[in-house]
Amino acid sequence: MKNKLITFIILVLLTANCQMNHKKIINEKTYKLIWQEDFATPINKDIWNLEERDAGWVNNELQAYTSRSENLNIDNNYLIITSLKERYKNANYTSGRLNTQNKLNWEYGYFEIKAKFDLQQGTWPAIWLLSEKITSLGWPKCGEIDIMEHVNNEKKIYGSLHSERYNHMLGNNLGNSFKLDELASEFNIYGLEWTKDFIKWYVNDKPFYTVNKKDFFGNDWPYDGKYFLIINQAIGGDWPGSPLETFDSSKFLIDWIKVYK
Ligand SMILES: [Ca+2]
Repeated sequence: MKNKLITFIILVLLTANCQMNHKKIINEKTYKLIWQEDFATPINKDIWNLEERDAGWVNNELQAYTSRSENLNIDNNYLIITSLKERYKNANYTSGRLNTQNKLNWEYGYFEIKAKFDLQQGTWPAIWLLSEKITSLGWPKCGEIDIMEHVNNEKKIYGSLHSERYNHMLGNNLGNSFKLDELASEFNIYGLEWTKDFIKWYVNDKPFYTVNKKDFFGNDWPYDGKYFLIINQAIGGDWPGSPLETFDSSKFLIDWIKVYK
């Protein structure tokens, strides 16, 4: 009888835990889990495109992006983007970038990514959303939502928006940063709540920035329609500047991604 009771209690606890994991209550709104990526299997090519790009493709970045396992692999249930100092084609560095373009995309929702990265001069890990309209409208008119960006040794992360009206080419992109004391050593959960009326950024469930459509945008709010996910780590370029001579390698680890709606 005692054993049965214990089994029953364990089952109740497991069920409760399971239900909690499939819901997200934020801003008094209940979101349901619609997609989860745990990186428990080799990189799923039905979902992920592995990008191959030359150095200097965008932002004067120094890395070549390759689809080799040296730069993009899964180990111990983590997606690992490894940036390396090595000669490859015309580049002095290599790194990884993958996206879900034309394979998996979303309009609105709550996005959560558990990730960690090194603090090093010249590194630029990023988790972001780009409109599928990139192919017809181009950038920045299509719209870009940066869930998390980090550069160099800074003990803070950034969340920002790019659009035709506000973007870093004009120097007026909308954004804010969040200070984290143990940024390098810890996994943190980067969150983004995207609705038809506002976009809000979170770290470990703490909100740190909100852009309301009505405050900044009229009819030129580009944040409707389908957006796909991009995860990458750039080396060098306009924002972080170059790595030090001593740079050898840098790892960007992603444990999981959850999308709620
Ligand atoms: Ca995982």
